[in-house]
Amino acid sequence: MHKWTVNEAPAGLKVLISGFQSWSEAELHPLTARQVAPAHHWQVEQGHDPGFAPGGEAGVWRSHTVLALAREDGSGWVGGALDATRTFVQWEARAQGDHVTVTCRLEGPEVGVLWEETPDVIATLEAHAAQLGSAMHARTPAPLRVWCSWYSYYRAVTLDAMLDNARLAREQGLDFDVFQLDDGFQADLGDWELPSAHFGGHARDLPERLRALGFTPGIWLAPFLASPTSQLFAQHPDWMLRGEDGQPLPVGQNWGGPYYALDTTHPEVLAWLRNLGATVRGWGYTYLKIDFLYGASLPGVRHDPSVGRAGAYRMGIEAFREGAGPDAFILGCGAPLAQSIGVVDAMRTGPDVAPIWDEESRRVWLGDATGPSARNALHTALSRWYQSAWYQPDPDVAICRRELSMLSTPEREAIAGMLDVIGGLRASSDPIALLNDEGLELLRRCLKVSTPDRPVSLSLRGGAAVTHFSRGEFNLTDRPAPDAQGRPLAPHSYREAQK
Ligand code: 9PG
Repeated sequence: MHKWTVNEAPAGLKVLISGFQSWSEAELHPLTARQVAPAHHWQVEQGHDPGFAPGGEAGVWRSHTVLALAREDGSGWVGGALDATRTFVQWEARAQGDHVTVTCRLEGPEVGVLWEETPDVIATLEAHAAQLGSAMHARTPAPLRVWCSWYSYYRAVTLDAMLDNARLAREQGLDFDVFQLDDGFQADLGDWELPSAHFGGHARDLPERLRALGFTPGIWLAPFLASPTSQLFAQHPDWMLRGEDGQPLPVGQNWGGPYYALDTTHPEVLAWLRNLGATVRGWGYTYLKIDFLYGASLPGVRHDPSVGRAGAYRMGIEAFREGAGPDAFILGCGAPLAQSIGVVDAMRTGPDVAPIWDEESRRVWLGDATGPSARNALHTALSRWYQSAWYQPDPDVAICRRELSMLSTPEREAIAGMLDVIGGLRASSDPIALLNDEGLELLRRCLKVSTPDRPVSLSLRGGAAVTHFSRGEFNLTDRPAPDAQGRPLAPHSYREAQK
């Protein structure tokens, strides 16, 4: 373990952290504030690293791979890592009276760690991120523009809904590259080759018809998961990641009950994953969204106990990549972040956007900001701007429709602003038929690819996140807040900087 003492009064410092996986909070706070810890264990499994979870103590902040402490003038300290392929790099900053103790624990093979004082935290964090990205041979292909079925159809998606939207997108001349089928086509988690009763066909029936409309076919999989009701689990109970009690380990609660993860140190699992990647390629899909990847990385008992959990995770994604081929476009989701660099092309860098701004019941009362909401997505994806050096960031979908949504016009514009400053993937899930002229106009704007913007300051005016960018400023709070010029910025809004 590495340890440093920062001889500086904690009250004058802010802390910038990044959580374990796509959905875990990345945020900016006064160092003396309290990092929120979720109320239920399943929230820790599904949104955090149970091996290094937020502790809930005031003045103690845990972060993965990177950590920054900033003074009011933008100077401060930045921690980083030189490699994260098979290693979890776990940072903790602890306010202690008149100083701060910073520790960095490595779980996995030894790697180089950086801790640097700097006059410019923003630039140094970007430099550390870029160094890690190039050391791990980051893949950063051109960002794609994706229509995804999830945020309108959810699990009720049908083959016809996919084709209807693809046809309408073509008629409207919308610039999507990819049409991506999400969760709902499959019979069960793990049984990817069996169709669900409602889907109205088989996933392999779709690619040719999407291609005929001029779109790249995309599909969602949770390749590391198995439901207790699946044929996969019935046939291969010995392939599951286990707890100390020898029983398959529940790794979350998302589908109305617990589900298990595959043990990616098991040679038969790796062969199965290669085959799954090759199978969906064989169906004609070249854009692959692989989700709930954190499952393979949780603490547990593995077939090969000599492999650490970051290493086990890496073996799993590498096997899937081998099967899918080097030219498949892979989007990671619900995934340990830095450990995916060089394997994935793109990565979800925040929780799901939802057609609501906030869900206080889960965020405030259950201490969990990893759940779907526009607010949560903006907070985390904006606070990870520097990760565009690791993969194409996917800050999740724009929501341009007014129907089936409770978002206001400023809230929809705030999501559009986030897509512009992050400069990664573009996605939408709106049923095209629901879009009026105004919605179509907003969607066309959201599909315009941009280069990543840079923050100007680490001001907390706009909320506990990175909100002040050169192209504009966000107010993610529930009250009007002054912008950099002192003009009031409405709650839940974005304003472009004056040119
Ligand atoms: C499909 C979805 C979509 C979506 C993914 C993922 O913590 N949660 O409650 C939680 C809910 C949904 C969720 C992730 C976390 O969504 O991000 O794009 O593919 O799975 O089931």
